[in-house]
Amino acid sequence: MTSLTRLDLFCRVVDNYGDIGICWRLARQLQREHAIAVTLWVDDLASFRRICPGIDVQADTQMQAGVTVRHWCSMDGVFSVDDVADIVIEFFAVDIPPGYIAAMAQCQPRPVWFNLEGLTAEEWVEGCHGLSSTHPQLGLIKHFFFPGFTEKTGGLLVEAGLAEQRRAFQSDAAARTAFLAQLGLGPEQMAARLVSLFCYPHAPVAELLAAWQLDTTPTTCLVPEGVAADAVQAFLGTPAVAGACATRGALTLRVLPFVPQEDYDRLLWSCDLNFVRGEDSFVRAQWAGRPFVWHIYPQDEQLHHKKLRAFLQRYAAGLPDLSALSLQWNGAGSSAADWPALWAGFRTQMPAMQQRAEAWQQQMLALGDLASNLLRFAATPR
Ligand code: TRH
Repeated sequence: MTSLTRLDLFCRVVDNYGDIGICWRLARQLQREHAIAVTLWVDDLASFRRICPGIDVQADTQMQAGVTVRHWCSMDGVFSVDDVADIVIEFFAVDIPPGYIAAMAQCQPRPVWFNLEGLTAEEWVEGCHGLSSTHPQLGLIKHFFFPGFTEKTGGLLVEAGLAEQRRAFQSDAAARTAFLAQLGLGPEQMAARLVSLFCYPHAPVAELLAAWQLDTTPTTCLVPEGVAADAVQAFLGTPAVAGACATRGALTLRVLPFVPQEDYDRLLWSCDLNFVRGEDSFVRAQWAGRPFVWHIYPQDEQLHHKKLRAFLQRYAAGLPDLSALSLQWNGAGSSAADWPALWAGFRTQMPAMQQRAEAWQQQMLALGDLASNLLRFAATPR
């Protein structure tokens, strides 16, 4: 598609796993589907190892799934034009080493330089996607690339064939059983309404667990180790370590190990409902084709509530119970929460949410995938 064959992607782990989660996904896809030679520069190999257990945290340079991974430990360093890739991506506006930028300015032709931004459903993104700014001293041009939910954005990260893989898995009961058994679930737990729970510590987890406890239908809730640890421990009455499990009323709560990224997809595909957070698990829940509730990454001045509402406006029009529970889950509800009532409304609307999930997926797939959209943009003469 393009003579642009080398790409450097710079990632700083601010906190959690979303930064490296997104970069790792993008890097692998560019390599696998577009034969781009990708170098992923990342400052925190320990976080990386949690989602990709093959990572050697001691190595300065290593190959993982066809991607060169380089430990990015300092902003110093002298770089030559040979070090510079054809496409350079800084993720979430990280500052890349000044020496690298100086070398970029020496290249002929100059590399295509992107700032890959965070995902939001707000409308202003359409006006900013693809805009550029010029480096004041070096004249290098940087393009702002926004993921998003409309055709005037870069779309969402999605690998070729993901929807087919997901459908094949979901229609193969034996594959689901084998996957869940490997996580320690017995037949009874698998037969219950299965929910995965991934959220930030401030979510009202205890209230939700209490509502499930009182439900007439059994629920099995799977929570990765380290997530909502206080509420989980309080429910279990024992430390919230992987393998811990307890049943109270209609709810069985099981702590899972933090699984590799590919298995996290299978977990989402296996569940009837997924609670997700941040950016990457939020997008993967959309590709899972199942109802989901988003816990958005908190920002100053409640900016995240605006972003949440913007998404709900696009996704949940006609699904008031999804909106109501999502707002309360994120502390953006208008009144004191009655969790059993919120849950009762939500569960009756789950069949409609299921239909919405499939329709939304078709709508999002029509935007093309972010990696291809980015390469097309890079290859467009300007
Ligand atoms: O970890 P996060 O909270 O990351 C966040 C967001 O990306 C946020 O936008 C960003 O600004 C902040 O970090 C700094 O949530 P997120 O984005 O869902 O990323 C989690 C990653 O972890 C995702 O790639 C899925 C992966 N994962 C696993 O691989 N295994 C697991 O067991 C779980 C629960 C998650």
